[in-house]
Amino acid sequence: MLNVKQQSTALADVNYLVVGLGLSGYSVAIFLLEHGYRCRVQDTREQPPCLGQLKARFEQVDFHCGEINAELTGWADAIVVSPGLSARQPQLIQAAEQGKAILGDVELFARLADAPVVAITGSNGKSTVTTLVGAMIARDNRKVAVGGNIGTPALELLEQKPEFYVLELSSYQLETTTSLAPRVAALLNLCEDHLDRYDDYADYIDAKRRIYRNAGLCVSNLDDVLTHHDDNDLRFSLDPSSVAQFRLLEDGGFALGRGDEAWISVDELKVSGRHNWANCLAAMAIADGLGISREAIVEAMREFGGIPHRSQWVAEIDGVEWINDSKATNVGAAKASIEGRERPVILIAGGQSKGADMSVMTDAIRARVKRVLLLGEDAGRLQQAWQGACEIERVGDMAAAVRRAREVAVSGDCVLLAPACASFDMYDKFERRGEHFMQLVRELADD
Ligand code: UMA
Ligand code: ADP
Repeated sequence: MLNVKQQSTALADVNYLVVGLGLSGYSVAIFLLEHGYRCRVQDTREQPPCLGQLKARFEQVDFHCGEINAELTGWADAIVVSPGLSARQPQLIQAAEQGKAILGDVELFARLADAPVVAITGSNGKSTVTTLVGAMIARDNRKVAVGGNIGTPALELLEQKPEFYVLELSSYQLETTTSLAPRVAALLNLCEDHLDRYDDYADYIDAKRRIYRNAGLCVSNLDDVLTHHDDNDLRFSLDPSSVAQFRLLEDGGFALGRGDEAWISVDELKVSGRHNWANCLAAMAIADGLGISREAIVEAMREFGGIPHRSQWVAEIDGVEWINDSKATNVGAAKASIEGRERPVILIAGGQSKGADMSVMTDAIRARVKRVLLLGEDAGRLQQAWQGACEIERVGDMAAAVRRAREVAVSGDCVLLAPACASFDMYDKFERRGEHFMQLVRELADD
């Protein structure tokens, strides 16, 4: 096997402009500089998150603060754009027209990866399925590296030299990736999201469907026609009467299985909600498609306790259950989150709605939610969409939401933070929002 240094010859020896210095830009800059490529770095922010780290490693790094300009794009042959920035900015469109290569960090990874790649996307459930597939592979005693949108930039995985890479990929990352040829590619589900960045829903779907390009095996969701690739797909479904290879089975209770063969009862899972059954079925299909043993697949599902900020149990106070689903950042996730609860719900929601049609959630709110407490930038939009479905109140911030939820919830209820929105109007990331909520709830418990 080639080492990373040798592999880097797979990259052209040209001038690289790294656009954006967050986690991805940092991983790209470090990779290029360590391997001796010419590289300049640009970010609109004076103090981008990774500048200190980069300067500590490469004191002389050529960093430009400010907008992308003609001098920088003129110098560059290849422009590596961070996922948080649109490659459709006028300066980048112009650079592409001048023949410059526009690519992302995952494209560089794809050119260098020397082991099979599993690529997972979808509007929701990506991190859960990615983590679970990683656990299944590890349970089979195979070395696996897990990263991408879930947190560790893809390029940083190369040095682990695994037998398999498992990558969570966002639509943003897929937009700037052309060379990836995944051994298995999965598109889990689709709902409106990120419409502040795409022309329309169809444009977002197109970006997501790029995951299937050059894939050895496509895993799709039989229950979501927009995810289908072709008749050769390996499919999963929550419909027991469906023809999907991996599906929910009903025989008194529910089980997850292949064909008519039950592999695991849902009662044995630590994660809850039908959406998590779908996530398990997707992971089963992906891991089976890779050749992972059934024993390892089942054992990993038995052990999997979920990941923080996804339907995370926080406390039970005076008979009221408090759940943190801060990662429910779009309508599909928040809807699944509400439907996954067994108790009547007091819902805390709001933030940045990213242009999505919030009325998709109205029926679920009418059926399961007693009261909505709304906060954040788009509270008015949400209130308008859900008017009449249940009691709706506006609150000033998270502390006020938690206080008010405490007042109105009665024993047997569940207070659920499932915002259906991004957090960036109030927090720097969804984790911070979830941590703040949990801290406020724990303070209640200590009172
Ligand atoms: N930014 C500027 N000016 C710049 C460059 C960036 O203002 O010059 C802003 C962007 O607009 C964005 C923020 O900085 O708001 C971060 O952008 P980035 O591209 O630098 O982000 P990274 O730190 O590289 O993190 C990215 C993913 N972030 C995004 O796609 C926004 C991370 O996913 C991912 O974990 C990481 O790469 C490693 O692969 C986060 C995310 O929110 C979790 N993803 C979106 C989602 O899941 O909905 C797609
Ligand atoms: P992603 O990485 O795609 O954001 P996560 O696995 O982190 O997905 O889950 C985020 C949230 O999405 C969860 O907290 C839950 O509210 C919701 N969710 C998870 N899986 C599904 C699914 N299969 N369908 C719909 N919503 C889901």
